[in-house]
Amino acid sequence: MTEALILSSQSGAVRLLTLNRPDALNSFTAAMHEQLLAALDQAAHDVAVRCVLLTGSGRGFCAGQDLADPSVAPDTAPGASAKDLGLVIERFYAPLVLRLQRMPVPVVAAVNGVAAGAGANLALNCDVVIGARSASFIQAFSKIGLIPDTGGTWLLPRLVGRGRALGLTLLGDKLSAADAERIGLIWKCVDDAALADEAQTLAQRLAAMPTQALVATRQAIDGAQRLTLDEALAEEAQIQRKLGHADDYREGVAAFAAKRQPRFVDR
Ligand code: T3D
Repeated sequence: MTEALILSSQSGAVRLLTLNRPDALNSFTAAMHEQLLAALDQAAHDVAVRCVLLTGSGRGFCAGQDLADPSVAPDTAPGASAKDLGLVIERFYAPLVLRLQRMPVPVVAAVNGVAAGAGANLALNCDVVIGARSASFIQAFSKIGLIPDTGGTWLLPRLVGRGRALGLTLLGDKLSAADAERIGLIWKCVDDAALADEAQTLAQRLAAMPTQALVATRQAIDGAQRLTLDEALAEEAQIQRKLGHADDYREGVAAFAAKRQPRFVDR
């Protein structure tokens, strides 16, 4: 039987996905990549899912690439040929980033422990990131002679600006969840004992909201980074035109007028 490297469960409209290689701090093997991508695809195509919540089992969130994996770890024997890490990025990390960034529902990361290398950027690709107070974020790449991948070069300057992005990535120091919140790298740091409940409550809240508007908000904010103000205003008009025809908009306004809770159904 295939080992379950991603645990999947459903609570209401929230799909909880748990990275499950705790002995290696949930670092990525090819098999874990394949299972995570399959689980995200499944959630994306299941209309019963209105929010995905991603976390790690054990004491870590994700320590990035499994450096003991012989398919990527360098052979230190003299004359040994180098592994093509570009292929690893193209085959696994790039599709994972695109899958996350293009999910048709919001994605929340509950960072329960250390998030290093690709593991840190896996979390940062999620829409809302909550970290346990004991969790940390490490752009570990420079320490092993690599650049930030998993979308790090694109994400970090957008999240915290060039200066902090370079400080974090050149030095590769451990950043506590509290400091990550302080500099705007993540949404919120909470006490360890509160993480699971707070993340689940937040995910349930997002699941009850108008999904299309949430996803369009993500796309508009990311897309606006490469637009002029005039172009961004035109894009806002375009998206708002589309959402204005959606049932969820009518429902939101009707619920407001009737002073009742809305029931959003579009996805
Ligand atoms: O394909 C490519 O390579 C290109 C793509 C690269 C993407 C990347 O993610 S590159 C960055 C890879 N990750 C790292 O460099 C982080 C390596 N890990 C660490 O620096 C530390 O483990 C942590 C700071 C994350 C945590 O430290 P600590 O002291 O809390 O735990 P530990 O004792 O180091 O680790 C616990 C166990 O997990 C340990 O195993 P053991 O001794 O108990 O059997 C350790 O070897 C294992 N582990 C941790 N990280 C990895 C790992 N095993 C394999 N790969 C890992 N990345």
